[in-house]
Amino acid sequence: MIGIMTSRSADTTKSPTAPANPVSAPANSANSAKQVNATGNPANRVKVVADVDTGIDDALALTYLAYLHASGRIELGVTTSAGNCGAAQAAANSADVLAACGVDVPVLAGAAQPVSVELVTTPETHGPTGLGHYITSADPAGYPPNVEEAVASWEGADYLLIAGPATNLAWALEHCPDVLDGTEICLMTGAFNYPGNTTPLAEWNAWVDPHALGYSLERLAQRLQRGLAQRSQRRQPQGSAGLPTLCPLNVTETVLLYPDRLERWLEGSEGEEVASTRKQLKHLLSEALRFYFEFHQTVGVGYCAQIHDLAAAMVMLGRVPFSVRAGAVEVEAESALTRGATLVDWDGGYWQKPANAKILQGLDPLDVFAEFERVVFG
Ligand SMILES: [Ca+2]
Repeated sequence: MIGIMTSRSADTTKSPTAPANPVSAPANSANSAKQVNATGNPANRVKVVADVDTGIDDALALTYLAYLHASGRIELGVTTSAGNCGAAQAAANSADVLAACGVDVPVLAGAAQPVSVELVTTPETHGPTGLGHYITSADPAGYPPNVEEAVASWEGADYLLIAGPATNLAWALEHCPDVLDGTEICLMTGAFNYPGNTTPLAEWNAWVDPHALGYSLERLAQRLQRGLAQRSQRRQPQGSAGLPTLCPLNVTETVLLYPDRLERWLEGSEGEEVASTRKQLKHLLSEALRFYFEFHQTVGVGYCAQIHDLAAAMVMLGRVPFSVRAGAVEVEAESALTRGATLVDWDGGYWQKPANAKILQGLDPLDVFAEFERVVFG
């Protein structure tokens, strides 16, 4: 576990002890347009889209979001990118996860290929079809990749979680950027001053489609600058409002799930009212995570699993305490050696560029698991 760190820039830091909670925050907060009616009125629910490459840790993020959806706290939509597996397979996997959670949520497959490089998937990390030893029942053929349709479904989203490569996000920013108006964007991506999990410098999502990530950060910064200019605030943004949040490997890999905690989850789901759905979820999580434990053991982490995307979902919604720091981020896309490397200039001292992202600095993994258990098993 790592300690909670605080930013040197007060306006880029959320209190590590007082998490924002957009699901129940008062309407007079700075982000009032995105607050939800805590009564769960469907018309006022926070619309959340998860763009995932499901993926075992994506499956846990989807489980968490599905239960928030089931309780009426959010309105969930799911789109998929190609990364851990193909986009159609990721959609089928997502559909199985959502069915196991007992929710009816639309799933649309996005772009089938990265922007400029060949797609590489990672069956060694996530199993032959993406959910470890679990055999997906949904048919990927039922989810033909269609990035235009997938991105159109983002319209009106209050929050967009990019938990895979940024391919769909880049497409949206190139072809229909207005679809992102009013949307807060959070990406699980990058490794900052820290070894990658794919190359010595690169985190997986950044490595799979580095062009998409670099382009997305550049375009999002331009949109923010234009927005400021339109409001006659012709200056560099001093705060971090509107910047995307990046949840990097250096923080997310501290969220380690061990078998004893999984066992408690599975035992706790026995004999409950919705037994058949719970059994389905138990089977899926058990089979998927057993593979993930085995994989992490083979790479020297131990018989446990890093649950990256779940933490990112909670950070996005402000459901756990965390801290961020703004910085100027660049992504290496052209070099074969350093492809997918993410670099940050915290204070503009190197590049003299304004911040284009808020980067997660710290959270307590125990908060992540407590929140998951509260929502899913509470
Ligand atoms: Ca993912």
